Amino acid sequence: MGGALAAVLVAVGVAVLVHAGLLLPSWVDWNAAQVEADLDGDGAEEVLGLSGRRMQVVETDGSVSQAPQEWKVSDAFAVDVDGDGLLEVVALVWKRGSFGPSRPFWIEKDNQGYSQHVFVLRYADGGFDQVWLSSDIRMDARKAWFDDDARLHLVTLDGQESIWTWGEWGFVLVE
Ligand SMILES: [Ca+2]
Ligand SMILES: [Ca+2]
Repeated sequence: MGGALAAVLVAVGVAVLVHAGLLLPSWVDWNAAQVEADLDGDGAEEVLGLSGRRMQVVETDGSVSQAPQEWKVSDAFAVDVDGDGLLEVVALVWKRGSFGPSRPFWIEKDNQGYSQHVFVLRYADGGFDQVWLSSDIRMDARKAWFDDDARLHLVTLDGQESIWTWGEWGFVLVE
């Protein structure tokens, strides 16, 4: 009896934490991938890898560069989003806080819950340069993919699809 009540309370507690964004939701598909691509444009192919929620690049000499541990990466792509001939790394990321390193001046304190973000990075000199980091995308994006025109498709948990294209500065919603 006591055990059952405790189990119910634990379940309710977990639901509250998930709702508040303090835990990662259970519906997230954590993809695994190994993509060979010349990410830094030096003529040699690196391997963009995704496993166990971590993203990394393995160089031809075996050296490994990992994305920050606080980024929980559910999917990652090597795609030329801005059409300049160099590949970007695009990652669908869960992280704590709605904003990146800089937040709007009127926000005194970023929240500590998990939210979902699209990060556009360039791999160069053995590290990830930040090209564009979205704030909280405010949707439950379960699936992401790129079409042949380098447009980003996001499909939400309830099946709604949105299409994003690279604007002058960052992805903008097209439909
Ligand atoms: Ca390379
Ligand atoms: Ca590019």
